[in-house]
Amino acid sequence: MQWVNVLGGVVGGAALVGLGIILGHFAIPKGADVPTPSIFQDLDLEILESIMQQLDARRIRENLRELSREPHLASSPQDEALVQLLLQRWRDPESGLDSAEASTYEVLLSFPSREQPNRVAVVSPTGNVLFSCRQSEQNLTGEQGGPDVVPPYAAYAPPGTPQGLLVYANQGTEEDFMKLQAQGIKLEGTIALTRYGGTGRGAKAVNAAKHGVAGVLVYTDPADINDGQSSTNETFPNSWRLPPSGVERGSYYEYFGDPLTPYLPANPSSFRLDPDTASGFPPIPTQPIGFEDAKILLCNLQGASAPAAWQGALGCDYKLGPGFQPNGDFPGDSQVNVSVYNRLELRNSSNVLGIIRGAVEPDRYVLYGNHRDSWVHGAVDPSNGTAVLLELSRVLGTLLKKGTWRPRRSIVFASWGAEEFGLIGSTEFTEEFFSKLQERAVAYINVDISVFANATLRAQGTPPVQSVIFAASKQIPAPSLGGLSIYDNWIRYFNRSSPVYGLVPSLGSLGAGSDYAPFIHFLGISSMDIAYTYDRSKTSARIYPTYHTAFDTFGYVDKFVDPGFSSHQAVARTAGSVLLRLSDSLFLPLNVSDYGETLRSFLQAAQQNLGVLLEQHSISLVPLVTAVEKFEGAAGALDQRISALQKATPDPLQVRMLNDQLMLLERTFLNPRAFPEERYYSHVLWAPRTGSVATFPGLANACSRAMNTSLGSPAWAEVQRQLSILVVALEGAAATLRPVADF
Ligand SMILES: *[C@@H]1O[C@H](CO)[C@@H](O)[C@H](O)[C@H]1NC(C)=O
Ligand SMILES: *[C@@H]1O[C@H](CO)[C@@H](O)[C@H](O)[C@H]1NC(C)=O
Ligand SMILES: *[C@@H]1O[C@H](CO)[C@@H](O)[C@H](O)[C@H]1NC(C)=O
Ligand SMILES: *[C@@H]1O[C@H](CO)[C@@H](O)[C@H](O)[C@H]1NC(C)=O
Ligand SMILES: *[C@@H]1O[C@H](CO)[C@@H](O)[C@H](O)[C@H]1NC(C)=O
Ligand SMILES: *[C@@H]1O[C@H](CO)[C@@H](O)[C@H](O)[C@H]1NC(C)=O
Ligand SMILES: *[C@@H]1O[C@H](CO)[C@@H](O)[C@H](O)[C@H]1NC(C)=O
Ligand SMILES: *[C@@H]1O[C@H](CO)[C@@H](O)[C@H](O)[C@H]1NC(C)=O
Ligand SMILES: *[C@H]1O[C@H](CO)[C@@H](O)[C@H](O)[C@H]1NC(C)=O
Ligand SMILES: [Zn+2]
Repeated sequence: MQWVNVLGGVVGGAALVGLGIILGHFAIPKGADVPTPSIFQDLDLEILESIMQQLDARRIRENLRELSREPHLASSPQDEALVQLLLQRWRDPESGLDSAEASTYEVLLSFPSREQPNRVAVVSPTGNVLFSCRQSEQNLTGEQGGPDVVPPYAAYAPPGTPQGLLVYANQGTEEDFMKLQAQGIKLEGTIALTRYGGTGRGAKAVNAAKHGVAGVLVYTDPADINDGQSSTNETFPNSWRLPPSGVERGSYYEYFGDPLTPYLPANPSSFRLDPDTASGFPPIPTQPIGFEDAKILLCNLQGASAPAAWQGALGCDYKLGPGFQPNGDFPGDSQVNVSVYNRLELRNSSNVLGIIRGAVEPDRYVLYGNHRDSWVHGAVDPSNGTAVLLELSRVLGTLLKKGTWRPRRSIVFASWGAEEFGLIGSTEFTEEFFSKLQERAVAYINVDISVFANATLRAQGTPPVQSVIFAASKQIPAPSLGGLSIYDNWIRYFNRSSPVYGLVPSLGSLGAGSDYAPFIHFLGISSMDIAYTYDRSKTSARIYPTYHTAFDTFGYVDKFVDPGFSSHQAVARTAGSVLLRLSDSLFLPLNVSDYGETLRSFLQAAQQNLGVLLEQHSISLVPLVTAVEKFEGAAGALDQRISALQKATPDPLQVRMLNDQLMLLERTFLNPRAFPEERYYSHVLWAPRTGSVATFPGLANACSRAMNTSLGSPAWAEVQRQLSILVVALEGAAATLRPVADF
């Protein structure tokens, strides 16, 4: 998972030649020894149950141990070794899969220099170095050292060696910098110390640069991740909390996909931008540091106290600066020097696909994916997702091998490369196979960090997948809760009151935090992300504490995150059951009426938030209301046709027509011309925004731009255009749900 929110010059030559030959290949192979398929083949609950029983926590644990033994940064030799491991497992005739292949893209990554490590130092007026931040994390358990642990850095931050007075800028949002300016603090030429949270990573540097800041530091405040605990005896390896030297690495690239080939797969022959003209990189040098070092910098600042909301858990009153207090650890006019020597490099990065050919509808694909690369060992992020992926493919393969079962539709297992740098492998895949996937993909299931913690299931997805996740989670017991189902446990942590169903678990919306982003926002494929997470009432953690640090190791998971691996097993079962239901059910278990309910709630929110403003400008929401009603009517009528068909002996062609309507509904919400300035985002119902997801994003955006302009301004014309785009999309969607021959 790259947000919050990834093979190369060093790779063995022989293997790459092999990969080169099959580059760009994604074919459904001929399936072996299939029992004569019935055109009515449907989900078999006995088979499903036996698959659930066979998913083995011990094997997942062994997979994780193997996958996370070495650091495996994207494009590193260890990452390539994992490509080979996956290929070997999936190509082994015993695996039962029909084929496995790797496809390689040549993509632009960013690395710190080995020869010249990035450095953050306090420098006296006479140029003496008074203090230097750590350049690597403390080797606490013997796993954090060595040449393969990439030192903490801000990927894609440009090289540079700015120096200036330090200011504290909270989360580095635009409002934070405005507040500093309002306090009369001169930001020009300063170094801004910011904390993670509140914005995407790259946005901190973008906002800072707008105000003339010369360099940015980013740290994780213990208040945001450790329940405020920062003393070494309260942190890893004594607990699961982040130790003082831990540093969150991450990509500071603002878009996703290979930076040099937007909208084109990064194949050798593809057009590439000149790296100097590529956009979305942080404009100024940026470096992440641990809270141990942040404390020394922050607790020595002078100036006014920061607002209460800006205070954290470092154990001092946070001041704003600029510069250090004269009677602290440093002379008052000491400056901070941020020396960044990151380099952009073209590297080879591979996706690995493992394919099971469908018995009846091989041209319909259910995709199940996770990234493989990690910042360091990545035991949680992403290896535990991959550990689950391997176990699921093993169990399905065993059945195929026995010749007793083959799914109705094709299953594509995917291990994506270079996700951490910006969802690169998955995005290149969607660019290369855009048409094929849009025509044939039923759904995409993402399992990245499968287990953040062991309290509850957490699922995000588009409305049509809600019913299949509910159905799956109702039939699986939650770990160590005396038979309570995953569903009943889930509802205790995340719930909402639905006008249709009453109290149900709440499904989150899909932002751009992992590889589902290109599938939903760019291709319009119904998608979901499934994980186990923590009890938000017991921890304030923004994410699990050792996220993207050298401390995210097998021992960490085994001891603190999921001892016994039962949560991993629970995720494997839930995601596996969803996969089976989507690939084996005669009628696709995608409920379009659930989209109606969501649209109704979006409409109510729009009426509430924008109604008055629009009325003042004589813009009516009535056409939108009518469009939502038409959608609900068409979805309800489709439900009725499905139940009628389910009662009779179904006509296979009728079933296929209905299933295509269900599969293609999500595509109707794409409009590539709706937001021409937003790369990849063309879903008119939602778009990722800083830390959240905007609904009716075009309309919301246009309204906030038009708000203070006069009637008749181009900004108000844009509001009307966006409203029309929505109305047309909803009416168009409703039309596709009606019987095929109706207009
Ligand atoms: C990527 O692999 C291809 C095929 O082996 C090779 O020609 C190319 O030089 C490699 N690119 C990089 C950046 O290593
Ligand atoms: C980290 O600690 C282990 C065990 O104490 C040691 O073997 C290893 O060499 C250390 N690594 C570094 C880079 O210090
Ligand atoms: C910051 O330190 C680096 C490394 O010592 C040095 O090359 C650079 O000139 C310094 N920056 C400024 C603005 O003095
Ligand atoms: C950690 O150290 C603090 C301060 O020395 C002490 O108050 C606390 O009890 C210690 N916690 C544990 C779990 O030992
Ligand atoms: C719904 O979720 C909240 C936490 O968000 C929880 O406090 C509440 O008990 C849950 N409701 C039920 C009925 O479990
Ligand atoms: C989660 O793990 C902790 C140990 O880290 C354990 O005490 C707790 O009982 C587990 N919870 C569940 C629901 O398994
Ligand atoms: C979809 O959900 C609605 C509302 O619960 C229900 O009436 C309908 O039967 C469901 N459709 C299908 C195909 O199961
Ligand atoms: C519009 O004006 C209001 C009140 O004057 C102000 O609070 C708001 O920030 C302005 N919005 C924009 C987008 O400029
Ligand atoms: C996934 O990683 C998390 C965090 O390291 C760990 O707790 C969990 O057990 C892992 N899950 C699996 C299936 O390995
Ligand atoms: Zn991840």
